[in-house]
Amino acid sequence: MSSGCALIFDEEMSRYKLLWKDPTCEIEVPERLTVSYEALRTSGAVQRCTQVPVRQATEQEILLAHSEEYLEVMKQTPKMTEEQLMEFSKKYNDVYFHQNIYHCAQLAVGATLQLVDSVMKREVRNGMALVRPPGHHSQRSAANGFCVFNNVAIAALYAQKNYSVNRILIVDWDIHHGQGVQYCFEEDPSVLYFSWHRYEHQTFWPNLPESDYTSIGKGKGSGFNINLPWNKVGMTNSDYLSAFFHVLLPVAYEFNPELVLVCAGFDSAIGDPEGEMCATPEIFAHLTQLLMPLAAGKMCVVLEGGYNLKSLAQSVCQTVQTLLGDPAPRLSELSAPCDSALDSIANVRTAHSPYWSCFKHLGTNSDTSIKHRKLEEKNGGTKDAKPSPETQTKKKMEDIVWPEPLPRSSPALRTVVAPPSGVEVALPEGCKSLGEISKSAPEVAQKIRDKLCQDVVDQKMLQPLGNIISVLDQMKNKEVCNGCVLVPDLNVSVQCSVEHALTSLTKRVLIVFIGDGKLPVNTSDGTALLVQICSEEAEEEKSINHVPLCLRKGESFTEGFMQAVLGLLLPLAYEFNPYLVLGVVEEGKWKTLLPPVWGHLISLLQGLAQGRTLALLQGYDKDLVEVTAAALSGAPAPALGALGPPKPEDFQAMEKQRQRLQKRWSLLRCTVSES
Ligand code: Q6P
Ligand code: ZN
Repeated sequence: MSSGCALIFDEEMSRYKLLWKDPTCEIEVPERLTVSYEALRTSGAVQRCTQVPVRQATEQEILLAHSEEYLEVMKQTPKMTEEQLMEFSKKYNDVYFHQNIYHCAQLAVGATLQLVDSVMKREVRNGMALVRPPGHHSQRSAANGFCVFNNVAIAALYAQKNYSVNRILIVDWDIHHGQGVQYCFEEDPSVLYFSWHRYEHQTFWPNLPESDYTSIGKGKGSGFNINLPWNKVGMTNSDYLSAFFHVLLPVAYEFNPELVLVCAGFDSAIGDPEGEMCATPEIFAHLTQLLMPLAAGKMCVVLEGGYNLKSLAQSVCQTVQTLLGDPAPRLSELSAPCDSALDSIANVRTAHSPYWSCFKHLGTNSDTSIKHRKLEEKNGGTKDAKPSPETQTKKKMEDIVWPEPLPRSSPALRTVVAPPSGVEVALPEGCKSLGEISKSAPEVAQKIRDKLCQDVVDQKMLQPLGNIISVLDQMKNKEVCNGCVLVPDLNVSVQCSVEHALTSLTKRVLIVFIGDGKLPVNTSDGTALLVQICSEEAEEEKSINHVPLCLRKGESFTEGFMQAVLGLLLPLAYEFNPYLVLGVVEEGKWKTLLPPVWGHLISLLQGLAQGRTLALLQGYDKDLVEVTAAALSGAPAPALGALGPPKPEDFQAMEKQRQRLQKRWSLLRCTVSES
């Protein structure tokens, strides 16, 4: 099975443009495509991708989502005069036609289907199609919002028909509502559509009541349409991450898609004159990274909007480089999500509580969000501490500046594994066994060991400690990205790792500990955050940087674990923003139940600390080592199956921690805080 990334592009799709004056359409220019491709070329991404040619979609394929009458009319457009084209454009809302747009629209659909074919046939792992015209506003018999044919909707129907895909997730991160996609799948429970969009209480285009969070799908499709309206401009990285952690990801894991399609509009990024949002281009590396563990990595990203050429090009690069497996860049310090975003998030969670067990508990206790909704209407808006650009003019929006994303690179070797001496492990692509440990390692290990435990001299520990030091040194020298070390004892190993990491390479370490008992980690000075998933209730925790979560034995372990990962661990981890992640597993913990979820946990953590993860596994569990090595080297973990509800006790335990911590850790919030 290939681990490649497909790139589908043809210059031909830049060969149509607006021929007359029209202020609403003038932003949709051919350069959107050419600058995106050029930026990919300059970054080296084009050369690393598998180039797949575009093709024309057949009429039969277009008819999967459109009416015959509509197709016939579109087929007439190449013969029209400029004047006729201008007249014809007025039949639809916010679109323009050109003699070559029908040809390009055929190629845009064809390019998207080529991507679906490449991914479904496993010729590549994932990929992106750079297309024009975009698609998500287009409807069965109507062009709309620069869109002629609905590229992504056709792709979903095509995947159902040709590959019998049972469940497809469509994520629409464009800043406009893809109402065309919504209409197409409203009654279809096999396609889950998620869209966030600038809404401002229906005052923003396309001004539809059905774009609100109350449109949850129809009939059998109830619960399978998720709208997250943004009622203010100026949304930031934190707001987008909150939406992923508290809305999209829990539902997506419960849905268990076999294929992920992304309506990838980059008008949701900073600098865009349409979106007027403040999320930086780097956020798309993280949105991509967080979706990659779904559907065993089968992800097709298809360009939609994006009208600030610089922001667009940078965002496209971030997306493709992540699909290629480059470690995501660290996000600069996150602000708290704003009240308006939290209000929308609370509302959509409540609206979907009858349909998704991850939100079931909200059904009974929904008055908070309703109260705030009322409050918002009365006060004409929730408070929002951030300076918002809403008062600025569009012209100024184009002048907004932000730091250029740093060049991304991946070390020559992604992953090293240090098995116990004498043990051979089968390693995946991109993964090597740690050979010689670095020269200074034994000395450093000895020193640290002496400092930590003068009492016992255990020769057995020297080799593993040397391995830890070596892997951390290789990370520091950018020779490797991450590593996995097998150790006989956790206490000394963790102490040694944290000590060496804090002195030689980082100022903040996140420790994710799967096990019982107390790790010797100082959680009082802010340099370490310890999240512990255990099976035995520990004593009440005082430190805001030690987060124990106890999962009950028995059924629904996977559900409880993943709920903790998405709702607690990831928000904490992103807000803490570590330079190194330590993943620590106690020997024999949860036996065969652990490896599948551990693989997902490691994959999801790859967005942190530029992918610098050190896994410390106690003892030797072949399954766990293989899963860890695979996840660290960027291979998608096998799907977990559709998730049901977690045990009520597990849910309560998580809620308790969220309540305790959300004042300090704002990314844990999923409602507007009181007062
Ligand atoms: C926005 C049309 C323009 C109003 C000008 C797939 C991509 C898109 C299209 C947006 C059309 N209104 N102030 O389409 O969603 O970005
Ligand atoms: Zn858009």
